[in-house]
Amino acid sequence: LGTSRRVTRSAGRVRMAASVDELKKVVGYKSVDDYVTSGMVVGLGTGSTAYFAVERLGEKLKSGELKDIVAIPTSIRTKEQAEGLGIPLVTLDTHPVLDVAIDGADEYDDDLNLVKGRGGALLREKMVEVQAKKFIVIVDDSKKVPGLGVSGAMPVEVTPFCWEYTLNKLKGAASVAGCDAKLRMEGDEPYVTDNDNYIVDLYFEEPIKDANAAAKEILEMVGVVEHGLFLDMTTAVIVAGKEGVEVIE
Ligand code: ABF
Repeated sequence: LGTSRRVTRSAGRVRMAASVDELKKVVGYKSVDDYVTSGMVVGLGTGSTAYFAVERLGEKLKSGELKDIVAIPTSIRTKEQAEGLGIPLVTLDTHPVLDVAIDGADEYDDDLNLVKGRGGALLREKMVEVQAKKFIVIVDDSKKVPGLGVSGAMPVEVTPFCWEYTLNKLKGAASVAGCDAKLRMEGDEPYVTDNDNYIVDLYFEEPIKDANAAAKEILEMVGVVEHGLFLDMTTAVIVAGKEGVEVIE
């Protein structure tokens, strides 16, 4: 599948000595410049890369270059950033179909499947992004993986009620056999999501063998709210590296 993708390369504004933050800014700005036009309903992602897309959208609304935009944030953090920039916000309740959603990711593979949620916002991200006609993923090239699950945690949002029971069920799931599972902590307390849930992080020694099977088995567990496998959702990945910017569709 990976070989049939269209890849557009441009040197963009990336300098050879660009820092990771500069790369994030380049893709964040490019996503808004290339995919957002006046009148759209826009999904706003969460994280240090999505931050720059939100910043650019605010800037273009302020200058009048974009008009009549409404946006749906995927976290309380992003909501606060957007409000600070004067971006008009709505919800899925009134705007269940989005023209475009823009967000970062923790991992992407050759098929543009993703691991997301290390930032803790996976549930709202998935709810919003699955409703977008176009889902644009913005990353620096450190996020490319040979197989999902290899670079760090695959997060699963779970109910606080009997979280240990759910953690053990996750550990025992056939599709993720051999994984380690840890409750995400913040200091001495469990990390709490925007939805008042907990996160169990799954760790793998090898890439997840069958991500579709894992996605299905995990989601079917009572006690699981959502997981960080975002499969068959991506329209394009905009990736910045020291050599320039690539758009993979
Ligand atoms: C969100 O932010 C996530 O789903 C992912 O966990 C994270 C990526 O963050 P960053 O852009 O800061 O690396 O989009």
